[in-house]
Amino acid sequence: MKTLLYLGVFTTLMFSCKKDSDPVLDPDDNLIEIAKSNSVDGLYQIKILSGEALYVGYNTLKVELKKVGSGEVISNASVSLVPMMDMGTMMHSCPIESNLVETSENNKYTFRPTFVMPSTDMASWALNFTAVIGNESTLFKVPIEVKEPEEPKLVMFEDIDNSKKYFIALTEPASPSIGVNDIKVAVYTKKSMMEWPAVDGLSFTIEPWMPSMDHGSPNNVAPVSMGAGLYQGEVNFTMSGEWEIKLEAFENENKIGEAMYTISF
Ligand SMILES: [Cu+2]
Repeated sequence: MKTLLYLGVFTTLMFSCKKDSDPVLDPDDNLIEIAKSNSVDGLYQIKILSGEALYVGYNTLKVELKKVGSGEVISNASVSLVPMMDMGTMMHSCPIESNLVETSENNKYTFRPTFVMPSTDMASWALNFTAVIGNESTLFKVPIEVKEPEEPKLVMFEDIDNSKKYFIALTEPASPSIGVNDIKVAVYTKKSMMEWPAVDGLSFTIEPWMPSMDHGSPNNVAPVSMGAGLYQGEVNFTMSGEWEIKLEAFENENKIGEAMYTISF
């Protein structure tokens, strides 16, 4: 009880130190409000939340629906998402994990898109949601901003043999620490502007390296295919600092490319 109270005071202090321009945190689970928008028919409001500002790579979004006016929370809708980038001369989508119609959990709908490019003056992202509420279908078109993260989280390479583009998004470790961490990547390919299917059944090798001290680490486990384009393994950081992680990707024993990420903590 006491701990809770202290936590409460601490959180309040944190809030009161924040500038007006700082993002608004959702009191439920410390999510940032990314965007809020009314449906095309004006009857519903959508709120998009995430743990941090949206970036090029794998993102987790939580979505809330409310009725305009009454404020009634809509928790029994079926919601689907198509992200779209408008580049002026062309439009394209991006990968989404599982790309299913989502139902709510704790009144929130979860989506995991992997944005492949940042927003620029010439190119803008929008999240197009379709919510089926009762037997009515409602559309939302929500403009969003996608930033390039300081340390890239998405690597693209092209396999020359089958001229296929691969997108390898680092999803974990999100909060790295000394010792063995889970490492997860999500792998997609591009079939067309609108089709970005998950790629299963690749194999990887893993090599972490600390460039400043010229050493690696023992006891790493290369990520293995878990389905839905996800691969999970283990990376061992023997000390804090800047680490490079090299993942070589193989299809049927043939190397198709490699992804390199930098993680600092
Ligand atoms: Cu684009």
